[in-house]
Amino acid sequence: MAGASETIDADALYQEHCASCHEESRLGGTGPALIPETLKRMRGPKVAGVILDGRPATQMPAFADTLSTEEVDAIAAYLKSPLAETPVWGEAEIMASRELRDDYTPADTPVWSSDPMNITLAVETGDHHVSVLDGDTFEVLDRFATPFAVHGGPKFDPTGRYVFIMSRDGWVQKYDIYSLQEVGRVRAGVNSRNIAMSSDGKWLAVANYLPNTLTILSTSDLSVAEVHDITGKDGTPSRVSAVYQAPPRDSFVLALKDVPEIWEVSYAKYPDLNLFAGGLAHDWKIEGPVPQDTPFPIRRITTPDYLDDFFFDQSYEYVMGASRGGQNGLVIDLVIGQKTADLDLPGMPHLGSGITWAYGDTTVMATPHLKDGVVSVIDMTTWKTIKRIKTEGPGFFMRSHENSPYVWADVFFGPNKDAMHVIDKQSLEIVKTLRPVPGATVAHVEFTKDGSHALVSVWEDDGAVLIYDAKTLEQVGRLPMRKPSGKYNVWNKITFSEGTSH
Ligand code: DHE
Repeated sequence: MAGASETIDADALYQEHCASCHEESRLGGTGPALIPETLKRMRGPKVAGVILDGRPATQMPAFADTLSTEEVDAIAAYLKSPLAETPVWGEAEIMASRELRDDYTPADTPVWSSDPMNITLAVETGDHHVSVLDGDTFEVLDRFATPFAVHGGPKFDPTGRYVFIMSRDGWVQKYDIYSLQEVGRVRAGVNSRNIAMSSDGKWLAVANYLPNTLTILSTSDLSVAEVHDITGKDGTPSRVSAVYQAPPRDSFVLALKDVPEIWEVSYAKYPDLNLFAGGLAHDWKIEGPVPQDTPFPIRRITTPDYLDDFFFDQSYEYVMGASRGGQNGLVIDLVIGQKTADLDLPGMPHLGSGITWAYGDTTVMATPHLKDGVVSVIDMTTWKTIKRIKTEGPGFFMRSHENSPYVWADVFFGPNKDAMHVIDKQSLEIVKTLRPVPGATVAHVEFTKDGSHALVSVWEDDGAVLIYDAKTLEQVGRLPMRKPSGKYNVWNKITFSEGTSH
């Protein structure tokens, strides 16, 4: 016998009640996209719950008085079903989405008197805002609205004046820190992973899941420079796992989710072929449909396994990747385009959150694991795991600073999610476990420019950014915030501080 929800026309209900904000296509309008790629992180009754009760701090109303429980369940199931066709989101659609603010007035010098290199942004996911902080006084200079559901680190241009922020729905927002104003926004993909800034500040690469593309935007006006279709050597289309910039190589490096390949996209108009041992004859390849004079030629490297997450050494020659198989990680040498080592990294290391520091006469890299209560420390000369530091639960983020003897590592999952470990960089022992708000999730750390203070998120709706003296490990301040997630210091980011993920 068919259940009640099977006799309900969910599409008709959607068109009647939801389409005016989320669009007939479900790709989002004033409200976010309602497609599985966006919603899959809202498991179980959560989608239905939002329809019933609405979403605080947004325009999403409650439908509890309008729709029956069965109708709500039917709509929730409908929203989790894949779109019948992959949406077309090419240059024309991206450009049509671009909104440049006509009230934006550039300021040649900052409209504030703080140290421009010590500005820190705090992303507040509770109500989709970013707070702009003076890193010396911790005064909030501005608080501006972002697109819905920002994910990944915002990327600063090399001068630290502009910042680019991406949402999971593929919106890229440009904000001028000097004038404290939004410059504009553009939807570079329908569902996106993260963004990377070129070292010359001219280009922003946007890694997309939907469609299977890499969008390259001009940072000056958010116009489309190119949209690369992502297709493996055997013709299989692929999502992009993540894209990062490799500054000394003038390239973006991306791992593909659905084919075992790494791509290197050069943004040097005439790449120095000596840098790439194989040169054009080996593996530089101009993609078929793009013009031959593309400034963004692509080099493809076949990898022994799929890579979901990866990390560079400080020279950007080596890529450390987490294998999909979960047994081992691997190291790819970008110069020769081949695997050169295996990594002993079982489980799910979150390499994107990795950091490095000097240890004895070598450099080590440390990464949290998303499934185990452990931080792995790897010698980057021998590629051996030299220690597994046992923590109180799986963590998400790590941070340090050149001027700090400590690494801060959170516990993000499980009963101890209120713990923040402080690890000595030389003894590799936990020296203190902070529990500033028992029971509340405490996660993600960012340092001030000089490393004297560490900012910690109380990742709750009625949350806060806590300010710690990074030497004494005592709390010295508290800034109330709405579910703060990542914090990003201009100096630490634009200088690629070894204590931050890139
Ligand atoms: Fe993230 C960064 C992938 C879930 C908050 N996350 C990143 C990056 C990647 C990534 C590849 C680096 C991008 C960059 O900064 O350029 N994240 C993934 C996943 O694959 C995963 C596990 C599943 C998914 O839903 O996509 C995932 N991430 C989350 C969350 O659930 C978090 C905790 C909450 C949220 O906002 O979605 C989350 N991720 C973050 C944050 C950063 C991030 C705050 C930036 C950290 C930084 O310090 O740079």
